[in-house]
Amino acid sequence: MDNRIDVLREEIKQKLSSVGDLAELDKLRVGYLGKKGSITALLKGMKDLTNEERKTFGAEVNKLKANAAELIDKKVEELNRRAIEAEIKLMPVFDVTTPPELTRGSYHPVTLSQRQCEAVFKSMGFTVEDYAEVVTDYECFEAVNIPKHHPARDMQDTYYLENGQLLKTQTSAAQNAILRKYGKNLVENGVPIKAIFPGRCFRNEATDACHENTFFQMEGMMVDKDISISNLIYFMKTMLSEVFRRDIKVRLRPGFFPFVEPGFELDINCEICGGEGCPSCKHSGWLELCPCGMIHPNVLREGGVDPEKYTGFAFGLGLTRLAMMKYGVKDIRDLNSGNLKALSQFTDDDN
Ligand code: FA5
Repeated sequence: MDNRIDVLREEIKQKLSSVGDLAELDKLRVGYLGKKGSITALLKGMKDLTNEERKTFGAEVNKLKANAAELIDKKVEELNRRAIEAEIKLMPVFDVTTPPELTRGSYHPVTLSQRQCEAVFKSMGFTVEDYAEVVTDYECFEAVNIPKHHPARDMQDTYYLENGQLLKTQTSAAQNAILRKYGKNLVENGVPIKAIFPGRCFRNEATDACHENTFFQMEGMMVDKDISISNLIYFMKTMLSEVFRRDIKVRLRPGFFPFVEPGFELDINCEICGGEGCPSCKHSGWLELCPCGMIHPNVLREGGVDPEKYTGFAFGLGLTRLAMMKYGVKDIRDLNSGNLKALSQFTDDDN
């Protein structure tokens, strides 16, 4: 038997043991198994053999070829594994255990205030609704009686998307959807609409100690037969006394919002300076907290509720300002700062 096969087998084994990377290995593969490779040459040379010789020799060469291919594949695996191991060795070591100085996380003061308000209103039979932050011009303005070119829009400039949608300036943007969602139950089954809907609002405005471009409001609505201003005042008083858990001074004064008539501004005595005047209240001693009023007939009608039969109140609580007052945060911008040292010091009264 031709000993060229044994010679090649030994040679391949030897060379493979010293191959250090994939490029070198590929050269080796081409040198033996490629079109001009040594094993391929053996196969090509078989044409000069007799039939009988070709049969036995051919079988041996094919065995060698299969064996060489298998050894090369194994070497590829080995080289890949070694490369990954080397990469892992170079990686920095991460300590995945919790550092001892980190204790439990804490809720943001606005979240705490929102939860407290939600608990109070839920206990009085209100549902809590969620709503989008990106809304249409119709939802934010037209559906709540602020037609295009109405001067009230000047107070609420915002950020517009290229498709005409906008980042909502007020939680009132959900009023129409809430009326539509629960109006049928009111008309058909006499179930009053009682909903609150907290949400993030955006306005393009200069920031100061009590104004942010991104802040939270919590809207509330109640619609039924014979709802009056006294119902509105009752719910406002209950909410504030439950959230603050002490007597706080508030004042109610007339205010204009196109979606309520009559409309009121509900101000809170500044809890930072006690009414003396400071940057947090723009030196007035009072902070606008929760405008409110009786829902305008146009808004009810637009939401599919007959204003001849039903009346209702709505309010738009400044949730971020409430958190400021409740937790004694002097500058509203601290609440958006992401400063954990400052924000993690507040806890829920109930915990
Ligand atoms: C409104 O947004 C009305 N949608 C509220 C409303 C609802 C009135 C239902 C009547 C009936 P106003 O722009 O005043 O109104 O904002 C309401 C409250 O949100 C303010 O009193 C204040 O507490 C808070 N607020 C408004 N702008 C900012 C701001 N830039 N930064 C922080 N809080 C703000």
